[in-house]
Amino acid sequence: NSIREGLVQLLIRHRENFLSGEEISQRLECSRTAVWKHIEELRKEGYQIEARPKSGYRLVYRPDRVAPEELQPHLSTRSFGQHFRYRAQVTSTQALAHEWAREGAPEGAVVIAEEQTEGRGRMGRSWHSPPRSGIWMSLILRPSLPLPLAPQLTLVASVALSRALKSETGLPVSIKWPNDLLVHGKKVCGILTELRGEQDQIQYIVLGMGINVNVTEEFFPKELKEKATSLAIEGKQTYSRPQLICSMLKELETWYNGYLTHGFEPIRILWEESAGMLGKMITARTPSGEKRGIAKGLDATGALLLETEEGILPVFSSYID
Ligand code: BTX
Repeated sequence: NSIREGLVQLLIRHRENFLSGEEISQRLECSRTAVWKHIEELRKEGYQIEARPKSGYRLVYRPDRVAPEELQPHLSTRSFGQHFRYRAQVTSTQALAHEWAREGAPEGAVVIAEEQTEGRGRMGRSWHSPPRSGIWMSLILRPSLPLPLAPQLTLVASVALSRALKSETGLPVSIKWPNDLLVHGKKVCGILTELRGEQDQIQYIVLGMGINVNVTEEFFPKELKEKATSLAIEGKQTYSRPQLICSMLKELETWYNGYLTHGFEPIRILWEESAGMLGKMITARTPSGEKRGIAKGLDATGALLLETEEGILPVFSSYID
């Protein structure tokens, strides 16, 4: 598709000023209708191209892709992201990752898509994943850990991801227990840990993460506008998704290996430093009813300690949304 590539190159080189359709068609040796058709195609893929009568076209925004060839130059991990499945569109990267894990994908294998049509959250909830503006990614892990420790991996991931997002954007990213990252009180990232176990041992884990990177306000459905935000909305600029992904994978690899070697304690300390909810009153839905209390910190297993009228209670991840 050389017209298209030529067009993109021209628009990039001349992004300071307008290029007329006439000039583009001469340079690319094609008809003006062809130019217009390719401009429309690019727009559908997320390019923002301003068109002005008499002046022509000007490139305003060029979407980045999260394909392996875009990531490789930034990737400095040993195993995370070294095996890669990239798709323009999937139902859910989790579904694809489970399939791949069952076929024997190695630890660190990653599935990324530009768009999910059935992105999922916890407990049957859905995750809104519009095209090319977020990071919709699943990472396969094969830790030799007993099953009951699996929820700790969500906490390892939230520490790693909050560090990556903070260092790449400078935004005040805080952790909301157990699986969300917030900026200014709104959700920018959700983490979903799914596992397959056999006889008390973890067989594999699929760690899903969704990050609203360059999502703009109009792309959030009405019911999400109040509680969701993106890095771009908060930082008032767009961010390179490939660069963010590589930084996320680096932090994940570091803290995951650190956790396997040194245990949960270092993670617990870092987690408490980044948690936005400590000292706040929260409500947990436990099997014995709703408990209200002040979030005090994490215990040695990763349960949230809630100071209630009945004393300090450990709360497990499944009881809070
Ligand atoms: P969760 O169950 O904690 O959160 C889901 C809730 O978050 C939804 O019910 C909705 O209210 C809200 N929500 C939905 N979409 C968004 C969004 N884009 N931004 C902010 N809030 C939203 C959180 O589950 C775990 C989500 C993991 C998503 C990743 S994406 C890659 C991987 N593939 C996949 O299908 N899921 C994971």
